[in-house]
Amino acid sequence: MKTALVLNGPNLNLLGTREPAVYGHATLADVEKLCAQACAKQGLTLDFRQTNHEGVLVDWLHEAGRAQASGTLAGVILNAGAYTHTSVALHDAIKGAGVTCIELHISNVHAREAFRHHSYISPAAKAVMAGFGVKGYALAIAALAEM
Ligand code: CA2
Repeated sequence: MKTALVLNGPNLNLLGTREPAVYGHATLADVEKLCAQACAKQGLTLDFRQTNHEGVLVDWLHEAGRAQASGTLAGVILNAGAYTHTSVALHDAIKGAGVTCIELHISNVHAREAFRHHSYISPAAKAVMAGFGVKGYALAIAALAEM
């Protein structure tokens, strides 16, 4: 059974505590449960992580590249949070690791502030999803299983 690695970046640990109009009421623990159910449905194992540190995301993407090359990983679903809009390092890590990456955002970043319209992740990602709320995580897992 292959693994789906779901990586969450900065401040996503605050999910469900503030800004419900933008991100909804679900907590990150709720999102993990939703992902576990989606993975079970797709015959995937879930590895779900969150960090507030850019370099940790870089290390996890490298680890993911090795796991995918060895045949144990289906790919990565990456919500890089605000690093989406700032991080050349994450762009390079996805490309350098050669890992299949679905970029995911809970909110529709294109309907928000202009600084959220540019993503350094998108050109390195296989696909991009935004605006489906936390249900987007389940949709992305189904998509990963199809790939
Ligand atoms: O829509 C998304 O998933 C984002 O990746 C979320 C990031 C934001 O910087 C991106 O532009 C879009 C922010 C995550 C922070 O989430 C919070 C949740 C509740 C309270 C405060 C922050």
